[in-house]
Amino acid sequence: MFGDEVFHFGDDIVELKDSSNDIDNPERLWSSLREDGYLYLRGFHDRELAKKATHWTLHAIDERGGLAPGTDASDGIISEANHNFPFFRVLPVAHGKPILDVVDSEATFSFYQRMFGKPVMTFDKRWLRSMAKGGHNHFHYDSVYLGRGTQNRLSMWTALTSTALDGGPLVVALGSHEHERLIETYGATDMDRDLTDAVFTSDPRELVRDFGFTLGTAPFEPGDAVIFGLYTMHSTAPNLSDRYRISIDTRYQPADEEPDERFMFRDNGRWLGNFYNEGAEYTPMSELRAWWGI
Ligand SMILES: O=C(O)CCC(=O)C(=O)O
Ligand SMILES: [Fe+2]
Repeated sequence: MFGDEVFHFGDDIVELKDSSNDIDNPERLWSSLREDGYLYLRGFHDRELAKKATHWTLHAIDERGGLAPGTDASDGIISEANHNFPFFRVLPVAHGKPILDVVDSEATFSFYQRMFGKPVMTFDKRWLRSMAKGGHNHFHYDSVYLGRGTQNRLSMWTALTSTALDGGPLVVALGSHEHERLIETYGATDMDRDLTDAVFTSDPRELVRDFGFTLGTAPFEPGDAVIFGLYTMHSTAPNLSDRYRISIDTRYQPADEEPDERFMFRDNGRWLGNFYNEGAEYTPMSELRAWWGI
């Protein structure tokens, strides 16, 4: 399922454990998070609201010519040009009501408020992604991209389209949240401060072979969510289907703790984001890894 590298579900890649039965028990959820490095919450968001958000995003893709001609927009069939549509900075889309009705919902905020035991906030940047065929991410800790301010922060990856195993699901490297050496070296980098490559590896096999991690994933339905901290390595598998894989990742933390200012609006109505050092050269990960000896 990773292109060249074939993993078999239930064998060398396992199904994430669904914690949705514990939804009203923050203590149990925290204990799963500490132990497993993630929370998989099936049906976390209202399914109908999630589908509205999908529809909204597909409409935006359609307006930009991204859908195959003559097909029904709701099928999300990718046009020949096969463009990814990250809507991060396209606020009319990424901050549209149907999107915020999911990730900023009363239910979502009250969930995090229960988890943190106090009022919470989310970043202005919301990572709404539409992956075309072949599109995927690479393994990383979120700390490297968004680790400034409090460490008391959770990332949530939400599936908006129905995402089969070959449709580009989130993949978690199980055990990576307990790898001390990785956390104190790679995990301690800040890509924009240190001018370092942010992706740890694109090779899932080495994570299994050399680090002893097991990969975990699941087929996702609209509104299913996976939650993890700053030091859980994850990626997405390639979307091998003909349909867009749409997902959104958002961050939540206590409102009275320091956010990562890079993702909050500034006076110009934009956020700084990553890669703001124009023309900078980033130290290659291979060089960093040689120094760290990992
Ligand atoms: O959706 C993706 O491709 C990557 C998601 C991710 O890295 C995240 O949710 O933090
Ligand atoms: Fe991430």
